[in-house]
Amino acid sequence: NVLVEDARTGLDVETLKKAILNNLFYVQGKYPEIATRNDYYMALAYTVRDRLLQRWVASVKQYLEGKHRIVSYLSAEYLLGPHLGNNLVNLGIYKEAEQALHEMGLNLDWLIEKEIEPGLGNGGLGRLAACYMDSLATLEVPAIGYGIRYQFGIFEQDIRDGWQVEDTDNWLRRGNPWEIARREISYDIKLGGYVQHYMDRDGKFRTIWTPDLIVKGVAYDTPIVGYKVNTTNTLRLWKSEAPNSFDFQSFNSGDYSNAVNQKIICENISKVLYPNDETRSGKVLRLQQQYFFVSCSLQDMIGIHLRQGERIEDFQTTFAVQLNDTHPAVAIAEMMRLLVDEYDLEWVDAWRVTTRTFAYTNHTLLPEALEKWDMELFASVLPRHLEIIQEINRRFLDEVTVRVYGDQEKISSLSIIGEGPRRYIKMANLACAGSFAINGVAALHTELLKQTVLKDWYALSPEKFSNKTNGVTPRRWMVLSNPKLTELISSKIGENWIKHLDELKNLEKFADDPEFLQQWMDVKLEMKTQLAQRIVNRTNIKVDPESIFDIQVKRIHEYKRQHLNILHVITLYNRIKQNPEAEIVPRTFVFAGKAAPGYKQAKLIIKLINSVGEIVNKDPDVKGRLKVVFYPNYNVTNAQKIYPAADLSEQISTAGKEASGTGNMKLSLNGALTIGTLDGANVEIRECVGEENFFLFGLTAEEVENTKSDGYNPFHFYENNPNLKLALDQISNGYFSHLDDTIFKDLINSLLYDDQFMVLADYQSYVDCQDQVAEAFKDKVKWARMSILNVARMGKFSSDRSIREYCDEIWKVKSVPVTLNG
Ligand code: 26Y
Repeated sequence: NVLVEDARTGLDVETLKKAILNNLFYVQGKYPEIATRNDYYMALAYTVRDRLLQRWVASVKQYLEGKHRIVSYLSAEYLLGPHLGNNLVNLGIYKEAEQALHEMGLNLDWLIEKEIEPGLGNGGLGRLAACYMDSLATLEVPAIGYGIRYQFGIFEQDIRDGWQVEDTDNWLRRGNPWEIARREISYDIKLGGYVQHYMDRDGKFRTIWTPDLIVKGVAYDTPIVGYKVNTTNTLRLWKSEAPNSFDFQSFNSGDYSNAVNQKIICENISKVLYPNDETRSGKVLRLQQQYFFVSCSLQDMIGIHLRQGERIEDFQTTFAVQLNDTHPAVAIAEMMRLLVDEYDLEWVDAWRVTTRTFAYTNHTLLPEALEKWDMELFASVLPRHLEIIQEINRRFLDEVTVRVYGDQEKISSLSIIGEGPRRYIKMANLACAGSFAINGVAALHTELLKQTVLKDWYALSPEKFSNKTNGVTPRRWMVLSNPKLTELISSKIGENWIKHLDELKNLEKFADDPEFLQQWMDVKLEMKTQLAQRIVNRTNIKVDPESIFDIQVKRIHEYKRQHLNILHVITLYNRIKQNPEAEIVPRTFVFAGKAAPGYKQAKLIIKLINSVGEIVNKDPDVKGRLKVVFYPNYNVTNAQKIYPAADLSEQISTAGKEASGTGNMKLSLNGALTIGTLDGANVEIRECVGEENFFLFGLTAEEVENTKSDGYNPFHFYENNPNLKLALDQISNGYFSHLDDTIFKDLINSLLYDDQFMVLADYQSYVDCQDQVAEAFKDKVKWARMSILNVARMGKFSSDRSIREYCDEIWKVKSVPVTLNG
């Protein structure tokens, strides 16, 4: 046992002070008089890291001593958010750190704000992976998260002249104290080239894959500590590099610049996160990224398994591997390749191991979002994997043909290979064929999966399907981001709710307590005032903290219908213009979110929001009653400041399109009431909080489908609804765009003549529902009461609950408490 110095582990204020100064000196090489804000941030970060490392080492040791099944989460994205504050919360030393810094004449918030967040994800799917890592550690479940250490994460968004402008996210520019490079843990990854088959001397078929490129993946580990437990799991992200030896040939032949080129190509693989969510791009580099991280991860897991003295045939007893959507689904083919080509297993034995190892989570119903790879492109990157997939498919279809009694339509829908002018590989089908469990992310989503995209799979193996409704971690999304509300809640019901969110139920009995109601309203107002300050700093728009904070923050997407929201803004504005004395409950509309850089329509929606804002915000007739804000660069850092200030949460996607949503949960947990459609997890939120505390509008998923098959005509709604017509005409005539009647043409045409997402069909129902919201907000106490009941009933939506379900029903893993000694 190593004797660890107290200055590296102690948790009291005095020790923390000593440790910060110590790290300032020995890590940053500074003393207080010359230390910068970043020096102090680093000194504090290393102080926290020391405490994490103690728990991390203890966890690894504990895991290796016994035989425990380990969860392996494979995800191309992890949207972690800043580490410092969260680690202080989970270590239970937030107050102590605050005090220590205060005594040193420093301010913790000021250091926390110095951190550049790792934006290694696009949105919901990446953030879910981060919440799940937090819950796995908090529930003391042995787990490893595997992914890619992108050098550039999701782009930074700026708004210029109302348009989105992208800038690169150089998040590593000041170094990263939260990761440890494990140079000794690395794997070679082959790409491209060709495959040869031959029979060896013993009459065994052998395969040689001769690649045209080899890249090296190096492990970078980030410790993930659970809330007030010792368990500290690993997030292992792979960085691509050139192999140590590769450039000799080019060097020796004097081709220096070619050697440098090759090195750049290798490093390119983990260079940048693709900023599209829900739209496929079919780029070679993206396939290379997926294969790169999956192959590194599987080789790593096999190494861990074998070093435990286990047999390769028992791999599934050491690891349960979860596929976060199809992005890592090539793992199924790679597992087969490793087992058959590298470990000499027979095909059927390898397939048995593979199909007992993997489980697949689907995150989308949008058919255009399902990953497909052109077969020739796939072959050019992964020639051996194409053969393997063809063999998987051949054997699978043989079985299926009998099961479906030759039904050609079913066979081609289940086939992993799609036919057409060009053949392609359907990754969702590969994931389904190779997994023992398949799940959706909300009850409605899972039902729709079974009825639509995965219908034939459900008919084939209903026992594989289950629902696992998403959840969010209350540590980051309440304790860290909303300390005032956290303290108020704890003053009434204690702190147990932080780990057992169901205990929020105990708040219900205070919902009529006048003092508590007042405190509740005070906290909300204070958070709104703080956000108002940030808004004016960032956008120069002055907003009234007493107004309804009406908030829609999420990726910009037609199916999420930010344009429906803006049509409501225009409608209220027109009411004022038509009657300046009209009674309008003051509102602040806050929008935030990024549009994929190549998604024209989404970028146009951003421009529209800003254009409407420009007119509404400065019109004297409005008298400040309406304000429209587009808060730039929505990310985890900004989200943490926005959620606590929300009165109203906009969850207005076309029913049947949002798989779950998780922002809906975070906003509701922070006391916002929801206006929403019956989509994704909204359905379950409404069931929990009670229909009287939820503003429901719009067509149901079923009605959307029926309306479409009956021949939906959006123009009909335009012609027959004068307010809707006026709003759309104003947009197209250039009322909001300095009389430029061209910019929004594409948007308007798509609404009038196509309207895939039923914006016009839901418009009136939405506006009517918003009128009820305004009416309800007039009675502040009644609103506060609804808000309290709403929070009290949100217990289900903790990611702890989700993870418990995955552990019990899919992974069959148990918790392994970690003890610290020396
Ligand atoms: C294929 C590639 C372009 C791609 C990249 C990222 C496709 C999809 C994505 C991201 C999808 C995503 O974030 N989906 C969201 O997952 C959340 C977590 O389950 C859901 O709450 C949310 O409804 C869903 O849109």
